[in-house]
Amino acid sequence: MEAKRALLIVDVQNDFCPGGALAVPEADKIIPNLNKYIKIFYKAKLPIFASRDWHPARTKHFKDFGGIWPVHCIQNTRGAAFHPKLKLPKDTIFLYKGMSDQKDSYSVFQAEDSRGTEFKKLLDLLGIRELYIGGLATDYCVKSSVLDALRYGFKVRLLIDAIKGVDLKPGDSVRAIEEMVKKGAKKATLKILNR
Ligand code: VGL
Ligand code: ZN
Repeated sequence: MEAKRALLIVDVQNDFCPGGALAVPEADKIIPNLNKYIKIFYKAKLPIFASRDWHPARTKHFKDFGGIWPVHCIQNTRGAAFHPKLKLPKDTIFLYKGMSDQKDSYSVFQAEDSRGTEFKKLLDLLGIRELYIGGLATDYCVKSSVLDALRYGFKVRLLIDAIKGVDLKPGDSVRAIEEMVKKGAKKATLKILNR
């Protein structure tokens, strides 16, 4: 039997899109493809998870308090909301991460749902063994989540037509993809899935 699959959409929020506080170049360009993946998983009645970077106003994650990032994705602000073009079905499982005022938490494996249940626990309860992962940003939260998933023994499909990176240093995203693939992630695209 095929492993039970789920879709994970990472941090497709206003602040990471053009016009936002920590805009990832061309981030909004992946949204039409993400919507197609959502449709595929929705039709197959497979779970869809969507994470949000969800920071308090003061955290060591931000430049002002010792970190490397401009202020972004503050809880309950417009910047932290999902991009309005992302079409999430109403039974999407929402995940929140980055609530610590002490540390960066890039991985969705450090996220929890609205009741405080950890992502890993939710996956185990649902019997998920394989994750299809897309979203933002390739070189931070996507990479960190993919590597954690592999470490925990999940199969990972990296949706390379539905990710974009920050590239603080040029080439960061390319190197991130190489590392994820080297550690066991398999690339997927809509073309491959629809074949
Ligand atoms: C992220 C930088 C800072 C991400 C979050 O979601 O990839 N990147 N906070
Ligand atoms: Zn953040």
